[in-house]
Amino acid sequence: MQKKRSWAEPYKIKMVEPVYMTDLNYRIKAIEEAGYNTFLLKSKDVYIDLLTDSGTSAMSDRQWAGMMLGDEAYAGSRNFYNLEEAIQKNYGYKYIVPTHQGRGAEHLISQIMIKKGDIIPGNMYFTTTRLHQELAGGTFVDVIVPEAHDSESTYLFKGDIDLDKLEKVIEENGADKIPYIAMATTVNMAGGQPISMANLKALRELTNKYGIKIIHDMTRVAENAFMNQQHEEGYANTPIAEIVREICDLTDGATMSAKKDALVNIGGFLALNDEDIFDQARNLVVIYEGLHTYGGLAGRDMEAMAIGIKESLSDDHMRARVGQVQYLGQKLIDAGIPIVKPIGTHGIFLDAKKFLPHVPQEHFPAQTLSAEIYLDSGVRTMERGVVSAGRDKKTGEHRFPKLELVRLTIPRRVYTQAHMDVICESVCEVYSNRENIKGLEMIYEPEYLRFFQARFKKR
Ligand code: P61
Repeated sequence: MQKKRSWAEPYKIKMVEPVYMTDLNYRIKAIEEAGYNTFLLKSKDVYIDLLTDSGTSAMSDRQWAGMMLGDEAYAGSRNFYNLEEAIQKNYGYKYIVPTHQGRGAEHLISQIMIKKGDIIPGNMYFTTTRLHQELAGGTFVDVIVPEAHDSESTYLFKGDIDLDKLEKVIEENGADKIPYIAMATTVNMAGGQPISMANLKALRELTNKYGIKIIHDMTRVAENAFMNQQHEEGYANTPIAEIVREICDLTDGATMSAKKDALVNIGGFLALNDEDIFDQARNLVVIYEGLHTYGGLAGRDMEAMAIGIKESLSDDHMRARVGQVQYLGQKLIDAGIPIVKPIGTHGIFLDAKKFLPHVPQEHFPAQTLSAEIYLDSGVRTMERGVVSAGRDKKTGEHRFPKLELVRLTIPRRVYTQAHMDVICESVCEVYSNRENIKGLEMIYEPEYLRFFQARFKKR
């Protein structure tokens, strides 16, 4: 490997897409019409879009060329077999069922494996994952290490599982009540934090002892592997592709939203090693997604995914991808902005409780901050706090998470270093005016995943 200096991108730009600049009066109207919810803004009203890294990556010329090779046969598309081969070769899982995106795979695995009254321990919840577990009759139990809930803790592997806590949950409920452990690489809601190989190996040993499966949310597995390579003893010289394979080999199956790591605008899959579960999934997918050789996707989408999987495992790609996120994070830290530390891999998470200490959590500080950043500059971010956490299934009360965050999510291969500078300038501007910012009141609340469509008004 050549000695490298900065994280500069291993590509050059061939095509550009204009973005829109707006003035303050325009944005005041736009955010009011959107009910102070950045999910309800129109994309044309956004300057730099940091809502999500999901489906927002720039595809490569190879992927676009692959799109032209779409085989749109209803059954047995050649692109399906290319995708199957890419997954088997790079991730090592035996069987795959394509789905339209990650939650399609979560739906299938939850319906097949979870029975009413089951417990699913995992390293912090994810919104769609937990909801599918609950809809199948299960209850999610958080067994992530306590450091993950502390935005100031600089522990490097905040995605680790607290194995003592997990063993207690197994002993208390009985292994037969636990269909699988939900293990994510990286942990989105904790700030894009990785799990260590050491912890994963110990988890495998513990689950083997009790005969419990591990289902891997591998949405950002290559980013996790990059952090293992950078920070974990024994991995400095191991290519990301090999670390990814080792992670997958320690698990029994996986759900994937290919809209992140795998660099496509749409797509996902369920991957399994157990033939019986695969048989059930292959049967179920035809009800909800489509035939088992397309799962809701066009042939061209599967081809782009097969190529994107390979590109995502390149060390040079990952170094630039995470390098850009870390560049922005470090700039914000240097400016004294409270963010989740250490800096994660797919975005920067502002600590809204520290940013707006005078706004109580029931006035939605992260939702408020996200709206204020949009007002300042047209930069769109996402609330990851009490609104996202939703209501307790039993009591109906708000869940008040320890982490009340605003996510500045960086799409892959899309924005430049100058964009990162502008984002930092805008956050600093809002920070300097923070004392004048008041909270919000929720005036419309949908039943499921309320953060997508809830509406607010100013207090
Ligand atoms: C995101 F506000 N993530 O981060 P699907 N697992 C993991 C994900 O990050 C993930 C899915 C499963 C999104 C999109 C999104 O509350 C929200 O392909 C670790 O989106 O179905 C998705 O994959 C689900 C945004 C999802 C949200 C749910 O922006």
